[in-house]
Amino acid sequence: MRIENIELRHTKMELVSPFETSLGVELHEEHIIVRVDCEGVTGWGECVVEPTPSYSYETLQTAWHILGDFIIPSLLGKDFPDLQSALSQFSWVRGHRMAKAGVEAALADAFAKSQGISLSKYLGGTRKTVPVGVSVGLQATPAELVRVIGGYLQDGYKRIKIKIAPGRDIELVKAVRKEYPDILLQVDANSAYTLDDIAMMKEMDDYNLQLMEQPLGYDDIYDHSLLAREIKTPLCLDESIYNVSDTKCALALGSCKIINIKPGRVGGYTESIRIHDYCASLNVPVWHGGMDESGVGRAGNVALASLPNFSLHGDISATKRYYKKDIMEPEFVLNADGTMTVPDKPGIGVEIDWVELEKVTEKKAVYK
Ligand code: OSB
Ligand code: MG
Repeated sequence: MRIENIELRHTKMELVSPFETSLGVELHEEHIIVRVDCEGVTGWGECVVEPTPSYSYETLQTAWHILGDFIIPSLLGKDFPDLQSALSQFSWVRGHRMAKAGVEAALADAFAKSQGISLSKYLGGTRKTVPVGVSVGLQATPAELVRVIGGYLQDGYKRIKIKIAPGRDIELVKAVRKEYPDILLQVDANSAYTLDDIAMMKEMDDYNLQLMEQPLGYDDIYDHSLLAREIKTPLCLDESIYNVSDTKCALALGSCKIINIKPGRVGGYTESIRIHDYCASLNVPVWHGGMDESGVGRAGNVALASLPNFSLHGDISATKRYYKKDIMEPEFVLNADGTMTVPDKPGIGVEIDWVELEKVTEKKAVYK
């Protein structure tokens, strides 16, 4: 496939409700939507960078720079027999995984469409539906959190993840467990704690949590291994895992028993699948994380999550949990059994809503 044009759009979409985590409060999601045109086929991908370097060191500006000045020029006008040969053009770029993942996603969509198969099939997915859950931000009070969770349970979600932060942890879990003693419940700290907080984390053991996600430093695999020895709740790493070698290191050290895979964080689908396969070889379950994507990113997430070892519920929720109006149609909905259906049309399997995409575009650049 010959790559003719690549287009970047900085998009800004209003969330239906503010999303608060230990990293701060978000009212909007700003990402970069990548479009690749090749010989009559158009591929779409979402680069999940944020305006500020908080969850990741990458930002909208660094990704725009790396894409526009290095990655896109390495691809334009060239003809590639397959995805891997296209990716090899910019494998020399170190880091900047979210930038790379956005382009890989658009290229993978284009290759899948050119073969007339779904992205799920193209990536090696085996399931028609995937189990999903919802990630619930910090709320003003424990009572409000319980109320919000009640709404999601009513919607049919079978797994709830709550965000925690210092001073807003045990009391939240206690309140949720009192009201809902049996739900699948997990917590995510986004690196807000240190080993000095071990007493709080030991207390978490009393609440039958499915897992605790990234309690310690975003780059601290070693301290997680020390924490894991002190508590019963299984640890899951998000921020600390950038690739399969981090995965090997974390599992060998005993830093976690579960991995959250986000293609943006690890540099794309190819690295995600390497991590997925390595974990599968050790019987370590993985699940698909989320970055509050639009329908472009969500479609890719659902496709990747259809691989067999994504056995735990993903942070892949219905469109209406995030946005009033999406830039793709149809919107993603939750099935009655708490799963989401994997699109089976070619590529990502959803269509652009051009009017909405134009509305949310802040800035656009076309590279030819
Ligand atoms: O830590 O998993 C996280 C969103 C943005 C950045 C980091 C995280 C999250 C979420 C939301 O938890 C997951 C979703 O998309 O539903
Ligand atoms: Mg997380």
